[in-house]
Amino acid sequence: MKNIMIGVAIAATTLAACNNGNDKTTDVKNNDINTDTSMAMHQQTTDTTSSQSVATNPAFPAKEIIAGYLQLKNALAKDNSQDAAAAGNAMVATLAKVDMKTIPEQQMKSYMDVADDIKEHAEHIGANGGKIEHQREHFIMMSKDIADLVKTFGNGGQTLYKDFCPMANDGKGAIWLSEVKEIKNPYLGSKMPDCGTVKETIK
Ligand SMILES: [Cu+2]
Repeated sequence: MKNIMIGVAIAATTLAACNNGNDKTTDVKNNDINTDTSMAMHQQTTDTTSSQSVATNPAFPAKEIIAGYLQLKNALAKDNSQDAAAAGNAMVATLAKVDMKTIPEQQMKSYMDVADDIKEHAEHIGANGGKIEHQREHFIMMSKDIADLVKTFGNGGQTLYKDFCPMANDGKGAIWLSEVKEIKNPYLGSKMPDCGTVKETIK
């Protein structure tokens, strides 16, 4: 919880520092509305066949969010800022279409807290294609939120590795989650692709 609060404070500071992204954010949101409609329609079709399992599976919202996060992580590890932006925008769309009915009441507050933060970081990452260091700053905070999300909602049935790089975040260190055991550093990219260690395996 403390981490989240710190994250919010930092996010607020960073937000002020990147007002120039505002126009882009609006564009992104307009695009999302279009995507959302088609996705919502698509979801309705899938829901009819799988509503039973979805309703009883609290991990449902986590799975797709984690998939988006991993895509973003891999783009950053490859120093690909534009792919990272696309993955950020995709995460915003995913979060927008999460069906709140699939979230058990006792987990709703945790979900809302963490989902709002993730959405904000995803929006900034989406709006800052070409500014990879700025995207990485948001990714530091997003990774903590994703780790919290995984704690509450599980890993979506996929083994995840919690990695730590002591050099990231101006030498303060930062964590990230990965789907592979091998270290592929999203903070340092090609400068130091294998800097870091696996701290935890989440099965
Ligand atoms: Cu930003």
